[in-house]
Amino acid sequence: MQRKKEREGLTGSPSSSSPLRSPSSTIASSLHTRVSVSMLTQSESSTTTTCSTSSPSHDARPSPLPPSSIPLSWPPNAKLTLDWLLAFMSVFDWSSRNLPPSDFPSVLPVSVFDALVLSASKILHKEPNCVRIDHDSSVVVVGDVHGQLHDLLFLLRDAGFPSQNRIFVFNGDYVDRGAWGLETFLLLLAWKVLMPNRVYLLRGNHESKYCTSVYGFEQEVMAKYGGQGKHVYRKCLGCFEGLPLASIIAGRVYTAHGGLFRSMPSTPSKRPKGRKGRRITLNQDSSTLSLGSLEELSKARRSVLDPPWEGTNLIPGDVLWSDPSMISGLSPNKDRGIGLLWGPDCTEEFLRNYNLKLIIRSHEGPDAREKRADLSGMQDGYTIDHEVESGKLITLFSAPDYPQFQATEERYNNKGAYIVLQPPDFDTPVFHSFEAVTPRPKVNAYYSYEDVIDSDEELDFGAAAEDD
Ligand SMILES: [Mn+2]
Repeated sequence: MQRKKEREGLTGSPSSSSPLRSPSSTIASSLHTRVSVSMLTQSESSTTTTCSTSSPSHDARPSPLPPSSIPLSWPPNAKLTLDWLLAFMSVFDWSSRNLPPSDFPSVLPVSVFDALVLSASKILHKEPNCVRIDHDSSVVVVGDVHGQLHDLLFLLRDAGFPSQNRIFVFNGDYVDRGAWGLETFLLLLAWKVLMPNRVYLLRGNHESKYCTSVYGFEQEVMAKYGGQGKHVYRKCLGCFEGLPLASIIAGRVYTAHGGLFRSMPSTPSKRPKGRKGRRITLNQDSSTLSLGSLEELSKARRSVLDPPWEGTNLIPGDVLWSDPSMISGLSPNKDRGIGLLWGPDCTEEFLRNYNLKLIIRSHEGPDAREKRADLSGMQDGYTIDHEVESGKLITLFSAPDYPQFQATEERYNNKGAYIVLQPPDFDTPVFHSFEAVTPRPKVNAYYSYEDVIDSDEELDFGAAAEDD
């Protein structure tokens, strides 16, 4: 791969040529989307349909005036309203286009950040590892977002905002790589606080100390909050620890960022004290690995800054980091250095054991899929990886034109996608593919993307262990 020699600075600012747009025009503009429904071409299945959504439309009227709701304030009595949330989204859209990152505290004061994260954390920490979603409403499932705020705003408008009749399940990886991970994560937390039983935020492998220190989020927070950055970053990490790991929708669909997980002989309720206490190291090879149960998942200890890749608490790492394979059985995920690879037989076993029809996981973008000869590319934002007797395994990726920063001239030009599941069966996914919002505001990356490998392979977890 051709790599650029020069290194970008870590503090970004919008270029003077970036278009100025009114937040009301970008958020509230009616979208004239052409939606065509056609049979899925990847699969012979007669029950799966796919929608193609046209590329986002744009209103380029310049509006350098800041929205009247700046700075954002925490509503009286902490009662969030839809109007407050719409203003929140408009302000982030506007500030991402018109202000240098270091002005962010003038948009969202630390006191408001604190109130939001505290409210969300209280809800999230109480949720079980695997949340059960049993409503008679349609469910929108979303894959990796990676700080691509404007694409997320498009997705929310395109799918329709969360409501009494529309539940959202986000499959993790809100931050890192893209330049607006903080806005993206906070916006999703705000939806969670407004509608705790309609919006579900699952954890991704990037919601961790290790990933955010390598892939940009920590630097982004420092650039945006300066002297208060350490406090803000710490609060975000604490919130990541509270995110649940998986969901089961209507008893039919299992979703998690990475996917399936191993059975652990025993799950300790307490962490071993200090590194010396870690005597039990389970280096399981393929012959001793077996598929974990939902009961084991429910008992796993998820509140860790970085899921361990060794020891006795391996289920969170598996759920967040594993990948499917076309090779049968379970095996260590050597390319990632953590998690598992699982074959179609494991997909069948898991679906059959729990009477499920679908597994929807995320975690692999176009860069990761370029290296996977056995699996399809991620050009449309989704792939169907396993089709077995009991159902299907789907990978869903919702960051179009990913990654935002790339060392090569050539881009993947991938679409992102989201899935809509409809009652009463919830097992006929409708795929909505969409293109990136263009042009993206011009900002610098918060990580040295020329030096970081494209997908999260062969990570050095030794460093992460020191402060786990
Ligand atoms: Mn991931």
